[in-house]
Amino acid sequence: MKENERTEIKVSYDPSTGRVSLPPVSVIGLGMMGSALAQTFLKEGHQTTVWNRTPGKADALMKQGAKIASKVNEAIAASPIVVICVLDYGAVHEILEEAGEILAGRAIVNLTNGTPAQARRTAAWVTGRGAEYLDGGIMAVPQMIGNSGALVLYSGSEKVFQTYHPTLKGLGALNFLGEDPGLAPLYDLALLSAMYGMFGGFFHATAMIRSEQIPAEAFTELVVPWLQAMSASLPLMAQAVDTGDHRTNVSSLYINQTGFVNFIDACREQGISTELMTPIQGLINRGVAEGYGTDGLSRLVELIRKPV
Ligand code: FVH
Repeated sequence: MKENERTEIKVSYDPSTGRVSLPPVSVIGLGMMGSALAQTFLKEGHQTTVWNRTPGKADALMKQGAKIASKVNEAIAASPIVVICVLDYGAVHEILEEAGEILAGRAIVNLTNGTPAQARRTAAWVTGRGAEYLDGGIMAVPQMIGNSGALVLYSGSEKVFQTYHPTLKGLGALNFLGEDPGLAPLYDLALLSAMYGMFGGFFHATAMIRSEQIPAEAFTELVVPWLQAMSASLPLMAQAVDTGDHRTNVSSLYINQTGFVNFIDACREQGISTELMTPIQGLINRGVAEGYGTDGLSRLVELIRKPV
């Protein structure tokens, strides 16, 4: 295919055979995630063209049937849908700026991790060059791609999402969040915050247990069901946030403030760091100082939204 040739290939369904014809896909970026994406498209039966800045990473994919583009423009020209998954948005722009006019008429699906503002700026830049833009947040590790456990969040062009739904669903479960391209990265980073909070809690708890040489693995028998039980309270807390009614009959900020003093003292006694816990203590103390001592922990959401 010539570089300046526009492709208008759409996924088509043949009702007589019940089969969907799959469009060619190009994958830009063959790191751990990009390689998993390309491999999945190949397995799904797409003609897959790949490009990576550093040559050599495509060798295994070539053996599985991928076409290797020697230049980024060649990869973009090969398919109506171009999936980009590189380190960051700086790299995305370096790549797209090199592409120039060849972008017009194509669907650019950017699965690179970034911020809502970066996604919105990139969408404006891409659509300004006559292409369509769909942003995506991958909620999975590479080994999960192509399995039902993987989730990819999308936002931006609904037309691209609908047109290429049969292609994108090969990567895992999918969720279209709206036409604002910033939504996918917003949800992505919010979910990652929840994950890091949970991991942080587990790391701290495990350090406490290990201060007495108790095996960490044995402790998971208690901590896993504990976290599962506690996660059941999240919908109620969310309701308090949505209604603005943070009154509680469970546990007030006053009680948590007292509990936290014991908690921090115990860490010091056991000789472990309080680095992960003092920020939470700081928020609770601020809530009490601002007059919300009788509110529940859900009040902390409002405090986080109004940084001092
Ligand atoms: N791996 C994971 O578990 C997470 C899961 C959630 C989503 N993330 C995001 O996916 C993006 C790519 O991550 P990755 O794991 O594939 O990362 P690497 O294996 O380190 O590969 C990075 C690729 O980016 C290319 N690259 C870097 N800078 C440039 C540039 N200036 N121009 C062109 N390409 C560039 C790099 O190329 P090379 O170093 O091989 O030449 C790799 O292909 C990322 O946003 C995660 O947050 C993954």
